[in-house]
Amino acid sequence: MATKRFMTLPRHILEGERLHPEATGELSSILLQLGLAAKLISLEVNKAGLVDILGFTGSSNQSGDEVKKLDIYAHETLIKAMDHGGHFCVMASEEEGDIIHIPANHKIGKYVLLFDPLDGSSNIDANVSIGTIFSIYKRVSEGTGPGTLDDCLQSGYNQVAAGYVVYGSSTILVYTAGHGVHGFTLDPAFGEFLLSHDDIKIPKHGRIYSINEGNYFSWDKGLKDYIKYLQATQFEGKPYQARYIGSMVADVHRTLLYGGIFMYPGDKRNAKGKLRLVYECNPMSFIIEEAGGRATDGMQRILEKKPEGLHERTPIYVGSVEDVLLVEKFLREAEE
Ligand code: AHM
Ligand code: MG
Repeated sequence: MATKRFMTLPRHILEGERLHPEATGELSSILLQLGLAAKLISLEVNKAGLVDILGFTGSSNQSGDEVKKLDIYAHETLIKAMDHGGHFCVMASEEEGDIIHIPANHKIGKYVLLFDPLDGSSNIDANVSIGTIFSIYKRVSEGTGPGTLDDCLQSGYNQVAAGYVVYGSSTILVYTAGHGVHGFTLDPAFGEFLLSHDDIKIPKHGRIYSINEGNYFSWDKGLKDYIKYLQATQFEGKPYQARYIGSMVADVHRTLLYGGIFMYPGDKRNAKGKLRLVYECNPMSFIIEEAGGRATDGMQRILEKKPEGLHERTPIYVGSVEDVLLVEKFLREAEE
């Protein structure tokens, strides 16, 4: 293996491909193109604080170009970066109500791309981490024509690859193609993602729980009991810690590295919680499971749910195996 300095994202992807002689190279090319889109979005995110200087969003900047809101910029960048490679038959984005067709003049491929272009965007103005989440499937519709809604509404276990990018104190891209979870940090001077977290494994149990406790009074009894239990218990001689960034991508990234649990439950006001099955929960659950963790809606494995709509929401409990099993136990016992 190359020294770390030289283990760039493209090299890692190509070396991974060589281990699979049956691979056509298409998935590699998709991941490389996604890496490029991530760099473009990262550059723009880093300029976010300068928006008052360079021009207000929604207005024109000094060159007369319209300054786009960052989430719209990320959405359009991903479409432009991904629609012409000949790999996809259809795409869908959290920023758009319906499926996105491949333009008529471009080749149609066998893959499906689903993405949340900029998750946690309410955090932008406070300089808090935000991220991009993506998910790749093979088409299930017959033929070689345009893809369909059914191609986008597959259960998460059909994913062939998934990943996310966190635009935080540095920009990091994490992906899995079903052979381990790998993380790359963007070296801004070099302009390339370098392997920084090889074959990530989530700890079996962690000390951190992550949930919006402001919703406490709307929670079901089982969840209240679980949180009270954590607050009254110690793990390896130390109290549990609460951490909640409010950007799923950053909260799950921390959970992946340190262990513990991230939760966005259903509650009395929103029975299915807030997070979207297709764009957020499926890709993050695939990554966490691939790293040895667990992801459920409290009763059912997230990856086994069959989405009925593009923007369907689901409760989610995701993280270290033992922590997720424990919250499930509390939820079950409160039902009995
Ligand atoms: P968004 O898609 O509008 O950015 O909302 C998703 C975000 C997640 O990143 C985060 O986990 C959640 O909303 C936080 O919600 P809340 O403010 O209700 O705790
Ligand atoms: Mg989102």
